[in-house]
Amino acid sequence: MGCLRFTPIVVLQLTLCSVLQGAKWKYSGPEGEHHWSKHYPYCGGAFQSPIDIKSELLRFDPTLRPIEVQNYNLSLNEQLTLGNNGHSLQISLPSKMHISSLRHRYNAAQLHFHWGSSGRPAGSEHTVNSKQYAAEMHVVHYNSDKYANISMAVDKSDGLAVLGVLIEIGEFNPAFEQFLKFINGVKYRDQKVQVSGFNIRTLLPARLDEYYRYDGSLTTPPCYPSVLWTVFRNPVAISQKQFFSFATALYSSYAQDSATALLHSNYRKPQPADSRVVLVSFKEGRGLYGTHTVTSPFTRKRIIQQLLVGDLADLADEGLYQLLPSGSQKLHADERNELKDMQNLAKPKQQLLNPSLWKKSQTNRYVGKLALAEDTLCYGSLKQRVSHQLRHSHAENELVQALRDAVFPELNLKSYLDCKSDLALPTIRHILRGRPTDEAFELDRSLTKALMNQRKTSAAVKQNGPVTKYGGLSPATAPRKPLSKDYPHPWLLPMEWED
Ligand code: 3TV
Ligand code: ZN
Repeated sequence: MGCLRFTPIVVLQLTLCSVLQGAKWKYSGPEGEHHWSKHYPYCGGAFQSPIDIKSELLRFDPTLRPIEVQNYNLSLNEQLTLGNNGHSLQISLPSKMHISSLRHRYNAAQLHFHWGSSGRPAGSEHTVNSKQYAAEMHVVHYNSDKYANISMAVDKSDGLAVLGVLIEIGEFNPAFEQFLKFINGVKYRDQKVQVSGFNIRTLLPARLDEYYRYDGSLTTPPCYPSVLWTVFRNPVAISQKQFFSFATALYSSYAQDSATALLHSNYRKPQPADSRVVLVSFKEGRGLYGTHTVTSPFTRKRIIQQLLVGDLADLADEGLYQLLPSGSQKLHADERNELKDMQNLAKPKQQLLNPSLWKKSQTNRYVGKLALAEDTLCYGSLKQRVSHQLRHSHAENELVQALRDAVFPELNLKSYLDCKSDLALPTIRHILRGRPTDEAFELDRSLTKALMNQRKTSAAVKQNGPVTKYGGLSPATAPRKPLSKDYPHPWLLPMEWED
């Protein structure tokens, strides 16, 4: 089968091509990560992983429950397969192991590792405020309420849940020795050995209640945006010697290959966050100052409904500030009063339902179905692909503009309602433009003003030095972004920056 060049329609064909032809991929060189999307289009799409977990992306979500795992304590006589697949060191896991604290049951399938090299012990995939850890473990689970096995789940947007554990160099870790002692039996690609079961919980950090949560993808081809990521806040330690076992014992080449290639630095670089937010389960303790609190989907829905069809005076009075990325964005009292006064000049209440936008935002998820993926996650990547394609084929600007105006704001809206992104100001403007009233105009003006004020305030706070530590990280790992005067607030960016 000939492989066509990239268009949204041939995503399926390309994937099929890659599967049939077993497209090779590597971490560097001509088949390195920058080339993955040629054979694996999702790798060039949206909602990719890993990401740099930056303070400014964080939203505290008090509804996030501690992670609860079941049947992780395996007995000695349960045999696990330790294998080298040429990309990683992997251990197969029995499906009775599962996560019980998420919306669905997720059964375990395997765990594997990403690591650096002996000369550069920095190989984690997720980074925290740009800090890269020595290595990272991923415990891969699939949604067993909906899918029979991992193969059925891997390309579904609610298919996988991966637990990410950051690994630093420190004390010797006896739990890791349970499998590292067999590492020389799997030096080459496709080699496997059986190892005795042990308590897999001992590979995880002590605290399972403190974690980062976001929607992302497989970090390796085919990069499906199908992963609910949980990255634990606290790293686990392994000794330098144990780290060297990862970095020096394994090859990505087959035993029979004449040229050997050491398996190391098997991590993908952080991907754009796009307009995603990272939910955090913890707030207190090490003082995550400035972490925004996420607005509940219910509140968002209520406010946006009001924005679409409700009384804008009420919204200005009490609800508007909640629409902003929460934290310090309350409108100044005088601005709110100004707005309220204006609205008291009595305009008839807009009772008419504006069914099109709201209803579409609810039903759009069924419009953009691609064969491989089903819902909101895919809109982002669909949008990115469509715009990319249109721009590349020199399509008319108007068409791009029409797509942005007609479709993308609603995608953004849907994404926002699902707590996956902030609602960008251009989107609010788009909604308000559907209500060409004086109140709508004033509301729009006040939002812009409030955001401008917030920018000024946060720049001042930053200029006055750190108020407290970010997540207990060293100053070297604190955000290195220049002051916000160089970076407009995301809400003030033009439409093309939206998800
Ligand atoms: F499911 C996986 C992951 F989540 C797999 S196996 C399925 C791929 C066809 C994998 F190889 C991974 F690397 C990951 S990861 O995103 O956890 N790295
Ligand atoms: Zn992984």
